[in-house]
Amino acid sequence: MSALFPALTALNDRPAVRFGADRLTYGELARAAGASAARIGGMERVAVWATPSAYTVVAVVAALTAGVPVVPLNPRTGERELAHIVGDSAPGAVLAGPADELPAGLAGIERIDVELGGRGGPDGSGDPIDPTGALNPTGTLNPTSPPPSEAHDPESPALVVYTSGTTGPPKGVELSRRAVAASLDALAEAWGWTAEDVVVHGLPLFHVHGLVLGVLGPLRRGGEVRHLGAFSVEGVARELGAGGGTVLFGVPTMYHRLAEALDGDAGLVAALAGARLLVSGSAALPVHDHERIAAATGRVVVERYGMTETLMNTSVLPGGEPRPGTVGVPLAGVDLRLVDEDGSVLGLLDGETVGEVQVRGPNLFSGYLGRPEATAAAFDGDWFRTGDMAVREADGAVRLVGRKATDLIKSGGYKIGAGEIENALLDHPGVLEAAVTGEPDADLGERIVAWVVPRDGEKPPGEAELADHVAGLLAPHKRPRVVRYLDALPRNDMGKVLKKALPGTR
Ligand code: MCA
Ligand code: AMP
Repeated sequence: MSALFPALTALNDRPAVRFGADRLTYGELARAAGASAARIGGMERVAVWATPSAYTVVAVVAALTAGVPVVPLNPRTGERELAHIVGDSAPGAVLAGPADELPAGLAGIERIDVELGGRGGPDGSGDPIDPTGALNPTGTLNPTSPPPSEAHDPESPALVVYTSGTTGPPKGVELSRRAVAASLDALAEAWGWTAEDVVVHGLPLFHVHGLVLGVLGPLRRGGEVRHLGAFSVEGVARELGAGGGTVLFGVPTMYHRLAEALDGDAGLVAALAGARLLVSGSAALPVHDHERIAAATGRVVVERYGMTETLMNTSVLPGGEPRPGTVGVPLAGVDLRLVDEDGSVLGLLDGETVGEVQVRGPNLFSGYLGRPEATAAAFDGDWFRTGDMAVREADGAVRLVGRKATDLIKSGGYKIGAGEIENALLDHPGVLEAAVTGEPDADLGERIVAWVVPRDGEKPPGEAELADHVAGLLAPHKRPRVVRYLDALPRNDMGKVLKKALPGTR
């Protein structure tokens, strides 16, 4: 297989990465990554403190160049979740920016500070430094130095990304170099994605969407990624269109916020209208937001459907008829089928027969780290069971209609298991019983609702206290946004909580 990042090996002056004032060309990125790669070579795995910064990009590229699998860590991860991920993945080192404060949970692990070198730095004007002596000051290779090597087994893991299931703590999804390359190349084919594209986004860098699509994608193409640091409507208006950005990636919550801001913001309208491609994924984009954006800007948001375990499965093809509500057709190399409850394969393209989506192809993960049983249970032969329910339209387009597991919540594009939040709530001294559900939310898609039976009905723990408790143990995006207090949870004869019987739920 060719290298993951051919442009990196070509070492040139083209822009690769921009995070505000921190900017790196391909030459500078190769040099900075090469310096860190030299320090981790031979390790079994490394963690990366995945702040939304150029340090994360350098750290991940360094590890991939060295052939060392990366475990991206959410810098806001709470103590319990961090302890689980670190215990489960046993990284040999944690790569971080020099100014990052790491939590106590990482104290026993070697810390390696990543340097940007080059023009990185607060004012973007630092002189190029060459810690390896491999490059001359213009960022081109000295004749005697070898280019960064990437000759690694395509089946070897590139990333281990943690993702929530219905029960238990998150599982580590092992993604091979082959899967990453295959999925990014299939997207490039579907979208006409090239080295000329400048991808703008404000996604977190510890999940597939922001890291694989949003960072490794542009770098594989030889184009540029401009990260907003944090998503904001103003940032999108500034960077897209006349700002130079050609492609926007976002979750539906971000497009919803853009749709809300369009009225009366001519600059934002022009920025979106001037983009080549607007892509939404991670959750369903409501038709109302699709329509508002199309009406104001003339641009149709393209939806693509993927999953941490499968990377990208389908996409709407740009330039076709607007198809709000569908996630398009299978990408090159991806086989997709719908399967009935009794296991029979559904062949109908009638837009109404519902089945579970199963996929196979070179985009699939290699397994859950250290969990062969969970891996085996996720497959039907060589088909991966996504747990998503869908129908297929007459032209083969996939329309997602729901999920098999009601205990998985998608909030802000993050997948969150109800069980892990329930366990965290039960650890609060004031909580006797707890159940967690998702309910519709115009901004987040779904919001997390905690149903709590307090130990002392006279003095129940407050809503903010419970939210802080969950944020501190797991992560802020897993915190309940609403707490409802009950005297008892509805249960069946076996004692199982009947979530559908909770007041106001279906
Ligand atoms: C709030 N905060 C707290 C607490 N409450 N911190 C600690 N304790 C608390 N009790 C902090 C947060 O950390 C954050 O800080 C700020 O307050 C706001 O938090 P929040 O309300 O959660 O943020 P939001 O405004 O609701 O975020 C919306 C968002 C976000 C920006 C859309 O949900 C997001 O980035 N979503 C992207 C998810 C994603 O990438 N999913 C991909 C996985 P501060 O303000 O400082 O940040 S799916 C995937 O990868 C597959 C493959 C796919 O198909 O894509
Ligand atoms: P995660 O496991 O966090 O990677 O989330 C994957 C899940 O996100 C999928 O199984 C789908 O349920 C959902 N998802 C991703 N993209 C879309 C989309 N375009 N429309 C609807 N749901 C999506």
